[in-house]
Amino acid sequence: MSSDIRIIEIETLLLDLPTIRPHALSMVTMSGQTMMVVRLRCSDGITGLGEGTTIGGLAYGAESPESMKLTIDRYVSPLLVGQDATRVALAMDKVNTAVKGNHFAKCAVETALLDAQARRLGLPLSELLGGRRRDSLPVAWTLASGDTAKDIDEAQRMLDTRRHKDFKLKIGKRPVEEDVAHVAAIRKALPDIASVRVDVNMAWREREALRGIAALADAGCVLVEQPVPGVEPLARLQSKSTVALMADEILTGPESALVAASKHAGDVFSIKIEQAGGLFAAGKVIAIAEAAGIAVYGGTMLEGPIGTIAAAQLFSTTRALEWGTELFGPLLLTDEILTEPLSYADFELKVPAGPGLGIDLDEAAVNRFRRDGNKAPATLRAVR
Ligand code: MUC
Ligand code: MG
Repeated sequence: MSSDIRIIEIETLLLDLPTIRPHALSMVTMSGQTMMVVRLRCSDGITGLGEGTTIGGLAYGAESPESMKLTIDRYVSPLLVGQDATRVALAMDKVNTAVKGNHFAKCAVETALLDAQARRLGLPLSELLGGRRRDSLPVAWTLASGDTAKDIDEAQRMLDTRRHKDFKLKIGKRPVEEDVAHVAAIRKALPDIASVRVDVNMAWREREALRGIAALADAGCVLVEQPVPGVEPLARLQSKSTVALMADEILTGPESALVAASKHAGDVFSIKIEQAGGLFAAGKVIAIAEAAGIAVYGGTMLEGPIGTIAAAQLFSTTRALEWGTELFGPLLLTDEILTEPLSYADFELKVPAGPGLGIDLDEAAVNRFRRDGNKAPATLRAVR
């Protein structure tokens, strides 16, 4: 059924927030996060929210928050303004025909369209994505302070407060032996209820990865994420590894997921809605993983609350999530930007029950963190 409800405006804004501590990955250390927020206004008075976020400006991928804003303002918005707001897939077909790549920007727009449509229908977004199977999701925390003792204290606090019990350690910056010693010390210091996983963010070469993965397995690490770049090297490591390997960066949408699945590059796929190109595309990556007998994990691009809840709405629909999720992005930020904070308790994140994403922005917070044009963006102040 078509409608006369039109998209009337797509507003994009950049919000710069500090992080609670430096977040050290193999390629960059973050001290802040920039969210590119989309507010898509429709002629029936409904506004949908979307978010595009990445890690350390251009350190993680080819899109920055600034480029996402430009892509939407200059290329996507003129295509969509005046279109039927209720035909989300059709609107995104139009965008995909005219705009190549730019998965993160497209994800933000598609999320806003879906949020608006689900609000209009009075349903949580999960109901447009296949139907909810669970109301809360297990959430891992990333230990990335860059210091072993600090990481142990942080993990202990998370366990004591029952916020997280699964820990992902960011490694790959230091020599393999040093990284393994860091992981082993953390594993040893934590109780059995905790699990320890690592993300190498492609920093290793295949030969050092072989050595590193075997040593990590001995140290009690249960999951190694993207140790090397490329499908073939990951598939080769996979066949020799006793510990589960997870694919992340190689999964840039359904087509790449099909290639990775056909070569069995990874026992687990980290599903990221932005990297996949949106919620619909991420759903297809999940379907490919399931068809190939590969486990599904709820990944993050360290999104703020809008992107985090968009992903949570999708992950609430998946059949199995045996490795849980890492939807902790909002907890890495110093300040709240929602009218009602998200609920993280008993090691899980509650998926909101209200219509659409089920969240609303606090306008005062938006105005406080909105980039004013003079301030240096927080992500660009990242130190190496
Ligand atoms: C990544 O590569 O998975 C996820 C958690 C985190 O700390 O960084 C991200 C990116
Ligand atoms: Mg990763």
